[in-house]
Amino acid sequence: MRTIDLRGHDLSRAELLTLVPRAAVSADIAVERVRPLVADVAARGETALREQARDFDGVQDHALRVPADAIAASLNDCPPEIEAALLELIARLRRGSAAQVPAEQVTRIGDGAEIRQRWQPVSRVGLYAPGGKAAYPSSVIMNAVAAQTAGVPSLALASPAQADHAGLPHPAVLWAAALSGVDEVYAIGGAGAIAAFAHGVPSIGLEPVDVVTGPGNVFVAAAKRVVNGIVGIDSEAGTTEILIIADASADAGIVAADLISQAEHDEAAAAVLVTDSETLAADVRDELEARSARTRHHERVRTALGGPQSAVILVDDLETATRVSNAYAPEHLEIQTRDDEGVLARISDAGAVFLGAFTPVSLGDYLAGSNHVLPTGGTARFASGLGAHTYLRPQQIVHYDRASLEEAQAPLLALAESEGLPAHGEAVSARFAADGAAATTT
Ligand code: HSO
Ligand code: ZN
Repeated sequence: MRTIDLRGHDLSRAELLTLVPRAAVSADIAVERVRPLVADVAARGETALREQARDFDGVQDHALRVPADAIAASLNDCPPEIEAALLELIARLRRGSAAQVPAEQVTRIGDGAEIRQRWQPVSRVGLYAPGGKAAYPSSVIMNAVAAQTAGVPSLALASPAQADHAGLPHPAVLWAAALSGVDEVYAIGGAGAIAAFAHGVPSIGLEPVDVVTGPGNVFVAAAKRVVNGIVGIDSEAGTTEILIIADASADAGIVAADLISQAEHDEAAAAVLVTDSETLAADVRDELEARSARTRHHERVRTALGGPQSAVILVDDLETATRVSNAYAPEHLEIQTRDDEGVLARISDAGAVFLGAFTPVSLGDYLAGSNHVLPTGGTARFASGLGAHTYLRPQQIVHYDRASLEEAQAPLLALAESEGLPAHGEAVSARFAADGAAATTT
């Protein structure tokens, strides 16, 4: 892992922003590739989906809508300890997600004048789950439970048909669906699935959705871009990142284990340590060597740790560490210092923060009760993680009585006049004309 030594430098935020290069992920080129696939599904529905399944997934003549009994039956092959663990994840996530649903708020502008703000769930969500090696049941659950907790009444799941699984989606995806209570599941993959969600497929009873979420490869991301605007989408999931702020009090073995835990995901994963302790930096390096040699995905881990996206960053003090972290805006930030709360107080930009020696990111990946779908690639500067709020819209409900409207009349007429829109004013004054006839502002 390379070292970036910032000690003795007083760097601006702009300079810090250029310091830690990231893995470039771009769906730009894929957009042109998937546009005709999306259009074909919109125009020819099931026929186009079957052709795409044949060409991309090598599957033919399968049921596009997974029968309900096949979803339930998938659990017969789920090891009991995994089923129990998934149920534990669901229970904890439901509790964590409930806090993401804001209560309705009533604001009194005056006596008899009020604005109610309620949080409306969207009516129908399409959730995509990748197949193959990236079929993580935990990620399916993160999306499904967040939507359910928001109160979304209708939820559909799509995942590629697997040739070696009788044309059904990956078993782990079906387990997650069965255990979280998603009963509308389609064996449809890739760009076609996103198009099917956005446009609907009448012949298989797939109604169009309002929002599409869930991870996927670059073609899925590109298809989401193409349908964005027809439906809402979540943000594009990029390669995972972990940044750890640690001082001399941290345990080097724990820091190294946590860096490796996210490097395990991908050769392009970013693992960054920011520390004011040269001793800790050296110890973490030793631990990384030792631990990466004996972990299962050692080649992938070594590539990720050795890549330009990963680094040990030496700083003069923890205050600078927080400035580096804020500039980087990591998906996952761990703080392991003598004063975690003090460091946290200076953190503004991070997808999620994990405090202290007993809160590894992998706890958040599975069982903390928090959501593991988080903003990557620096987008934590303006975006949040996925949660119940992803599926909610604030909606204002306005009610004024006669006296309150009358009180607002004069300034409203002035504003309408100033914008050259007198009928706006007349809509108010009509209510107060003595004979009930429309009054004019002139
Ligand atoms: N760390 C990943 C999520 C995940 N980890 C799924 C294990 N399974 C991105 O936050
Ligand atoms: Zn993970």
